[in-house]
Amino acid sequence: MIVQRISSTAFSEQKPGTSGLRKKVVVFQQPHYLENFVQATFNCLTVDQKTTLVVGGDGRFYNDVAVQTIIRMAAANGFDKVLVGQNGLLSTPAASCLIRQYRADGGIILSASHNPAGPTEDFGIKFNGANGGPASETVTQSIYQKTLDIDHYLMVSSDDIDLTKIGSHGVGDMQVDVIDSVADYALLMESLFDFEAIAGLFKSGNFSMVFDAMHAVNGPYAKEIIENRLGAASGTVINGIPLDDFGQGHPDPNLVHAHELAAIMFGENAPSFGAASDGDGDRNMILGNNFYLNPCDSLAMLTANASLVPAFQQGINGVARSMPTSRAVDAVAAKLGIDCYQTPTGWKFFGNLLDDGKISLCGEESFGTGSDHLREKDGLWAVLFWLNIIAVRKQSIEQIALEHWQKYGRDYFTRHDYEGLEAKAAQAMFIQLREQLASLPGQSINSLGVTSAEDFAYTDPVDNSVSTHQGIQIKFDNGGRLVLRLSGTGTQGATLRVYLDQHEGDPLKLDQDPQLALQELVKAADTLLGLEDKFGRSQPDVIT
Ligand code: VG1
Ligand code: CO
Repeated sequence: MIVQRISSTAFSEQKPGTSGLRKKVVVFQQPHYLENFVQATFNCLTVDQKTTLVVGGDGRFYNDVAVQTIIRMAAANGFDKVLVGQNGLLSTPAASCLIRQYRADGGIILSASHNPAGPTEDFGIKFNGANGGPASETVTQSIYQKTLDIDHYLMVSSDDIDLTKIGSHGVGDMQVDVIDSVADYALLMESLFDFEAIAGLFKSGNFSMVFDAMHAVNGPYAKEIIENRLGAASGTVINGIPLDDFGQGHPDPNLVHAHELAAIMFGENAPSFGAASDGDGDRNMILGNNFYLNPCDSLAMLTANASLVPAFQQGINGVARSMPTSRAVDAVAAKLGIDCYQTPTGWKFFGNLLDDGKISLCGEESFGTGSDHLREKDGLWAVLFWLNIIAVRKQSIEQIALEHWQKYGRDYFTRHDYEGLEAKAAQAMFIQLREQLASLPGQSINSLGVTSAEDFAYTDPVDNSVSTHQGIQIKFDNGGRLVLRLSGTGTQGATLRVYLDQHEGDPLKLDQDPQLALQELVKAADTLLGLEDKFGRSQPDVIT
């Protein structure tokens, strides 16, 4: 095996964000750009950690090129074996599943998640460790440090391997196994849920479903599991063939971007159940017949009903939610007598809690839900969890939600996103807000009194690492809460996320439109931020 040492110059801006390094495709296409990041990642591993590597991605434009490059670099860096999904495809949860299943040292996932794909759109790369989860903050920091002083990378020269067929190949001294992207993941799902009961639901004739894979990676997974194994009618999965530009769509499962599914579920003769997942298959949106289930509520309801599915028959250890996620799950945890953790945004913060057995379930308001079955959020898993609950309770999602709210009250939640803000001005606004924080408690914004205001910092209860500046959290005397963050996944300008939530305990006020229920908070946020004056924005670009 001849290893080439290729000289390169460091790029100054390869700092990973909330979930890996995401940039425009053209940025990744610059000579040495991808290679530098991959080499920096490999440089963080010891010799013992270079045995088996899992590689795959969401199939977006440049996925195929990147997979071949990573294979050549893995061979040159001394790996024994690479496992790669057929056609280079692996959903993010499937990659996590494979790393754990095959006791690999880690994996490289190629994805920019829900961001649009194509030659002028986004690409992304991230490293997951041996637990199957996103690299911790500490590892992420050291990868970034290594990107800053890299001056060469290692590569073998070899032909592209044929990813279309399952089989084994040699690249240099390394073995490359092209494996079925779906099989291991599907087996794991079968071990967690009562497939017979769910199949019975589809057979009953009173239940129908649409799953929108949004032309992204989850199509083959959903078809195999929902149609082939569970017996749902053929055609239940729509937009099920992964395309490298996601059909020019925006595979973000919310009511704005999953408009085709929304039209079906809010139309006449809507199916009983609707779901969608994102570009890399880790997010989920759950809908009923003319009914939208907020992801914060979904986490709370899955927790409350967990003992109904085989995976959690013995109960659950604890739960966690990201800080901006509504407090609906906190009430369930209190009732169950289990711990509830509040982490910064991003799945990497759940890793230690899951590994340490402190939590069994976790989730984020951004349509992410998951458990200790792997170390990523998992879109299809959440859908199967809901199907299993429905099969046992024999009720619609709406009925289950209404009963839940009657019991626990309802935490109204909304997120308002302002996209493409001028980055420097957005950062300046946060600096100014932080300076204001100490003086806010005791003051009123419009009619709402501020009871606390903080710049959220998190100390990991397992390794004691500290993450600061994880979002501004302001609480009001009406029980409402306002959270402000800048997105760490965008590739253009800054995206401001404004999160609002408020608990409602009055049984007569449980079926309001969240935008109306939260209007006082929305107005307070407007007054505090002055976005109209600062950025000329009077309305958010996306409301979830
Ligand atoms: C967003 C979400 C966050 C999620 C992250 C990755 O981050 O808010 O909850 O973990 O995306 O999701 P940000 O920094 O843009 O708010 V995804 O499905 O990569 O994959
Ligand atoms: Co995603």
